[in-house]
Amino acid sequence: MAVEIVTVPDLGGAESVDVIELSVAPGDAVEVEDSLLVLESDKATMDVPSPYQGSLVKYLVADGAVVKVGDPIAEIEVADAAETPAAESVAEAEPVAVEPAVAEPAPAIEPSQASSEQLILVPDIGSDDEIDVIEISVAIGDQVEEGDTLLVLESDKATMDVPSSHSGKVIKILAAEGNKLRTGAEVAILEVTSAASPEPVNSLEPVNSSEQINSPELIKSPELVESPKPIKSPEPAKAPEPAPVTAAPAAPASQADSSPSGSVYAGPAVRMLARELGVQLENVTGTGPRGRVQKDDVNNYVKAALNSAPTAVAGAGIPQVPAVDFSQFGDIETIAMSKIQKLTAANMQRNWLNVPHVTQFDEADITELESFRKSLKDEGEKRGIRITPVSFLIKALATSLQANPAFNRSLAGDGENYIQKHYCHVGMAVDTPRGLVVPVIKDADQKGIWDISAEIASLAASAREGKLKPAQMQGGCFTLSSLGAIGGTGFTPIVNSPEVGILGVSKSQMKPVWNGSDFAPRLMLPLALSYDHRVINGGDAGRFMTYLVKLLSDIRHLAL
Ligand code: CAO
Repeated sequence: MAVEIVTVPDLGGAESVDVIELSVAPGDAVEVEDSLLVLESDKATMDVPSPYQGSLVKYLVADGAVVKVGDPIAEIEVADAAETPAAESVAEAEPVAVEPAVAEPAPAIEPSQASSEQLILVPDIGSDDEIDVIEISVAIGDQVEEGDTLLVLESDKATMDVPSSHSGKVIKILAAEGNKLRTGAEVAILEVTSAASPEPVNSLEPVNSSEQINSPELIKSPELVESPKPIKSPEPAKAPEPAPVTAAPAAPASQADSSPSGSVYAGPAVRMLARELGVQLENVTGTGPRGRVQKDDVNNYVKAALNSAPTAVAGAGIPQVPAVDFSQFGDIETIAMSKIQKLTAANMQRNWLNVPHVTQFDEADITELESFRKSLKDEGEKRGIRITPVSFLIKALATSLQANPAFNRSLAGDGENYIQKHYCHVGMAVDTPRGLVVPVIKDADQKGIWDISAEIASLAASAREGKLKPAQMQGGCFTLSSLGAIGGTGFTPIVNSPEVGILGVSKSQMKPVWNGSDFAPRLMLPLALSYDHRVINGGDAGRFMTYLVKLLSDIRHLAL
């Protein structure tokens, strides 16, 4: 056992910097390159990674202290120096001189991990047109997850997020706001870390393969890979916001939360934006890795404040739910929401607040439907298609929409006209690990049960794999939300505006139903129809529901 002192590494020219976060608690185990603390100059923030594996004995500086190169900052108890060769090689490394032109820190590679560069392209956007880039959503150095938005495109018809097809660190952004991009255009280069690689920590070989990228100039130069220097500070004029300089695994959020400092984790660009907008960063919830506050978080905070301000002045505002420090009650963890979860939250709140909802309930007798469905099982196996009650529900909804056109409308933007749709596309809520998505079965009225069943299976699979294209989620007239396979006796779904109706379906149950002379066992399907009362009145809803129940109870009507 030996106690090693960690000192402030080369700061790339900065004379002294502030300690803004102590990242681990005394007694905690640390791996080589785990972030020990965060330093901030007036130009950049930088993590100080641990050169040792061991446990933190204590910090030798306090949050808020001003430190300079070589100052002792922490003591780490190291189990056996011979067991941590990587730590030694990192600790003994000479600082590399900072090149004035370098705008980002030299990536270091984790022990037993190797990284490769991954070129991210604009996916199929459903047309060959060039579309304007209206927002770059990430900065160099950001850690992104697969599915996170890299940039936003806007045509005259729609805006669409371009998601990352991989998880990794953004090392190059190949587009700028105002550019025009089309399907297949280059968006960014990510450094993607692979845990399975046998590459040693200080390999002088480039760890990426040219097969993994399309362009030879994207191959990472050996000197970037070999640099063992813990921190390479950005050149002040060029550095927008250097992120943590290593590829070390993110500290568990609970660890970040339990930071003795409680400081806000944000880069200088974000801090500057917050200062310009007069935002107290302490009040902003960070959605980046380890709760890092990002520009979007600040912008969203301002938008929310602006939206609530006028009504608050008028006295009709929605009271804010106060922010609570839950850590005072026990151990907690902050979990970043996926992009889909954030969008769903925003959409649900928007729809809940804007749409005057009414929900009507009924039950359909699906005894015959189920026996017919089961009779199709053998044929389904031959065709490789599984028919569930959802297939009949989609078909019955399409037929009901045609018979009840008030439900196939949207309210025009001026609030003074209806838009009547003469097509019939039915959306289907799909529960995925990334969140709720609603792919759309187009022209469901013109399709048979086999085709609808095949499409349900294929859309649900794409949704769960995160492979739905924007076009597959657009154009819905009405939504079906089926929790039948999960359970429950009923729920009140929220209208997916600008649609005006949504059907919530729960699990069918055998019930004794009075047939005029006896109680007969019947399979009853609970239905809940929520609608926008600005467009649909109770009579419309009653007729729609009665029609739907009739179709499901006697599916011969579907053939008429
Ligand atoms: N009552 C009883 N059983 C039902 C049922 C119902 N209403 N609906 C489906 N089932 C049965 C199916 O018949 C199937 O059983 P069998 O294989 O024995 O026939 C089983 O449940 C599993 O069905 P499934 O989930 O694989 O397929 P599905 O076609 O019923 O549903 C989909 C597809 C995509 C709608 C569903 O998987 C899903 O994601 N549902 C969740 C939707 C959701 O989250 N809604 C809430 C949105 S608001 O928060």
